[in-house]
Amino acid sequence: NKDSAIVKTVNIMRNNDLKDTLLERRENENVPRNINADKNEHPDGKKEDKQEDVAQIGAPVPRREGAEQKDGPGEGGKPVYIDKEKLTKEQRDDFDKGYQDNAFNRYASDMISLHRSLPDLRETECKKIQYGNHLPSACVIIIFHNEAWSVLLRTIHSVLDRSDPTQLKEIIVVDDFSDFDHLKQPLQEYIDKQDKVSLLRAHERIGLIRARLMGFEKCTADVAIFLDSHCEATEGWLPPLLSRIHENETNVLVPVIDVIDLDTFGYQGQVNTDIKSVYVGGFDWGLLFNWHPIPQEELKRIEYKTYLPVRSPTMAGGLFAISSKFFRKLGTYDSGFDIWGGENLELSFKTWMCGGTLETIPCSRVGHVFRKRSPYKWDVKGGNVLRRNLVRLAEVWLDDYKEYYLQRINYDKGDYGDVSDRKALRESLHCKSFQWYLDNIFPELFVPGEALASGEIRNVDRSMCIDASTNIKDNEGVVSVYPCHQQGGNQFWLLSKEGEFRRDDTCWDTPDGAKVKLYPCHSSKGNQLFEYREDDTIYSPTAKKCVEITWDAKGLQMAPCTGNDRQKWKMTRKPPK
Ligand code: LR7
Ligand code: MN
Repeated sequence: NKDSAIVKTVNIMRNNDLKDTLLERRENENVPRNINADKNEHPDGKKEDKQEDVAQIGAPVPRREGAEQKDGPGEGGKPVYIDKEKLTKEQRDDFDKGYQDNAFNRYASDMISLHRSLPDLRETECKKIQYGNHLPSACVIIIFHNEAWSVLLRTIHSVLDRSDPTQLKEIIVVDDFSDFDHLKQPLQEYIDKQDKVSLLRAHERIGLIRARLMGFEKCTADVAIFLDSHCEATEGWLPPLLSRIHENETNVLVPVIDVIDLDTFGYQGQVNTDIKSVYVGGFDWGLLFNWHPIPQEELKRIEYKTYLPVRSPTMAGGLFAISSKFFRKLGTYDSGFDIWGGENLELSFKTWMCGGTLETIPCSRVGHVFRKRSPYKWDVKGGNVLRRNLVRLAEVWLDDYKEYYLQRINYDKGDYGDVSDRKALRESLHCKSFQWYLDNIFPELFVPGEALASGEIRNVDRSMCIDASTNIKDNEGVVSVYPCHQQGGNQFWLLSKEGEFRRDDTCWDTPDGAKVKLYPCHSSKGNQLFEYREDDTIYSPTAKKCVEITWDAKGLQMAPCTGNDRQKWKMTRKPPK
């Protein structure tokens, strides 16, 4: 039906956006990130005529501090469009630098009040709930590395402006060794003037995981709430989180995370009168987080009530509330995790497996600026940071299921340090098995099981391997070839018993019988059905064609089967057990 198709599309878009970012990150982890002006989608004047009711600015002077202005730029969460043509040379340079430094439109953010108004997108039922006067107290921990001034301060003010002072004990801001000048003395002075806000500094780059732990050590409230440094909390965000912890200390909560547009700072949430607009967290076997709609079973459990807490297998990681005591009991985070990634799944698995519950709270909504690339340096100490974190995660929490992750990195675990403490922690907490977690908390997850073949798919003629494009949007999801790198990743494929070439929920598909593209798996064969034949050709019974590397060895195409070497592919076959 139409509704579910729309939801599916939105979900895929969201997942793909995130996957793009993450894939790009993983591929380029040690490559310095220079902005590519062509790739960057700057807003331009053309958008203006399509938009009504949005702030339109000619040659603005970015403001540093926002006084309230009801119709000012970005008020009500409206997007700010900037006509770059109308900017002076200096302004234009500043505009570009904003993107370069932050991977979002800092220039637009600078024009918006630090106290701007936001839409209240809560379902009407949410506004009727009485949360009582005896809620636990909270500290809000906001960590940052090289955050933009207006973006960081708007995060802080959105919390101060929209939290009941009896519930908000303090805001602890942690600087993870930033080098932007405005984050030095100017930030200290600004924060000194704010009630309830304090600033901690790391004296070397410690990464977001240890930065959160540094803030948490100073938290004396009942509940710790973590936020990224580019968020905006909306009306009523706090009580539903606190009250759920008040009911049960082992509840870990995530607000609905709305999108703040990286180009315009428009607040893009939708009213969730329809439960299908709420997403919960999942993950794939590359151990990357993804979103998916609420499963049918869960919808039934909550009787389709759009304002009730929804169970979520995982959390995105940046925005959540947890009882301080429970967080400590769970052994907080693995402090061996560096810079970015994996801690979200660690805490999610641990919560479920060790006696807690992880939920999304539809009545609590916080915006977050989702970016397409990571603007800061990752390779502070060298090595593959994310992989190291994920190997630690797999070794401690995945039991035999770690195999599926290890396949994906071609068993190249690298030096991941010592995890014996973390294993001992799991023992001492008597946590349940990963099998239990999959069966009971995330039964929807595709588990590879017995694949017919897996690993890289290498052309016998050229030493090129079939590779998922990292930039799905630019290439419209076309599967192509790259030199074989033997690191799994985008060159890891599974041939399922059903005859799909897939990775997680993404399948090869040949909609036009000419190209191989990536689509969500639909398990109804057709364009997603392929045969890996005895003679090493890959055949589509629907298109009646074979997968072939192009003459110039730069691409992949479907062509009439000839059996020549450009149509022969080596992939490790598994003998059926
Ligand atoms: O070395 C670092 N030190 C830091 O202090 C690197 C980052 N940081 C800060 C950074 O300034 C930011 O405030 O850490 C925060 C998160 O970094 P982002 O914004 O680059 O991460 P992200 O939003 O792309 O990634 C998501 O996954 C991460 C995995 O480690 C973290 O858990 C992020 O908090 C998390 N963000 C969210 O959950 C928001 C929703 C996005 C999604 C999905
Ligand atoms: Mn973030």
